[in-house]
Amino acid sequence: KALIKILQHQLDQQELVKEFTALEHLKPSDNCLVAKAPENRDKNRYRDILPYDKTRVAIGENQEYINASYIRMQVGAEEFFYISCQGPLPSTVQAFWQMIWENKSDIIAMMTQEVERGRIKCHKYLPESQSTFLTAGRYQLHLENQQFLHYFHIKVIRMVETQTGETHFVHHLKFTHWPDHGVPQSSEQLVRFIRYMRAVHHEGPITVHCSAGIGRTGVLICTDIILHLIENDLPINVSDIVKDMRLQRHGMIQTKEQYLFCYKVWLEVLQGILQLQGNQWQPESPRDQKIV
Ligand code: PTR
Ligand code: PTR
Repeated sequence: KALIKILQHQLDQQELVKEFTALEHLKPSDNCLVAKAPENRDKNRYRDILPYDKTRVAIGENQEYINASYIRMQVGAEEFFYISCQGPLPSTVQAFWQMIWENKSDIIAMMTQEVERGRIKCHKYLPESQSTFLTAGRYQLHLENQQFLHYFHIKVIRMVETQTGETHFVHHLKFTHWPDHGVPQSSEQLVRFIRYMRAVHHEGPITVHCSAGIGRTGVLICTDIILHLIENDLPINVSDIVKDMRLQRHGMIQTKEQYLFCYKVWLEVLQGILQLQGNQWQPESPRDQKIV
């Protein structure tokens, strides 16, 4: 209860804005030489959002370029492992799926819509229906299953390597209620989305993207970590989490509203636990999700 009071107080203060401003002055932790190479320039959706060389995801034997960064976060005794990337461009869809395959990532969390305010934010990179499949380089992509919940869509994608016949399954989770240029109204939907994501995750890094792969992607990763820390009764330092992410991909969490939202999630989850005091508080399993 004391912590809730402190958090409520902090959310009203300029302190958190100062904390965020300090993070904005963090120096780049590496070069982005590969991202800037002339042959790779067109593979970036935004000229100013580039992965560091040391954490970039390299593809295939020739270590090819994609605008994606590995994010490894120490969370208590565990390491949480993510790939944070931009929304695919028409010219990078093939590289995107190759990255998923090579890293054995079994979750793609998509935090943007393809089009927002009439602007293209992400190229379509999924098979459209169960009766067709999409070919991306060496891979065939089949839509196995889909469910449309109120605020997120679940698609199960079966990837087939055409030369060997090997398969790999990926859950594609698209969050549909993130308002343009803003933050979600309440934390509840995002928290449920994350609990679902954790329930279906088994192996490999969790791939997260929005349009640039820094703003909303940063919020998702940060809130995923905060939730885990709360559930395991471990200390939380939001500024340190964001700093650690930013050292691995420049600019993670883009606005002060997004930064404050991470605190809001922390506060609202604690309030939720308090309300349920006396009951057994259990993270939801996917089976609890109602299909609309
Ligand atoms: N230059 C950006 C654009 O191409 O639209 C402007 C922008 C900035 C767009 C932030 C979106 C932004 O955030 P979000 O997509 O999270 O609303
Ligand atoms: N150049 C863009 C801008 O003006 O902000 C880059 C950008 C676009 C950065 C979108 C962040 C954006 O948001 P998100 O990472 O949530 O897609």
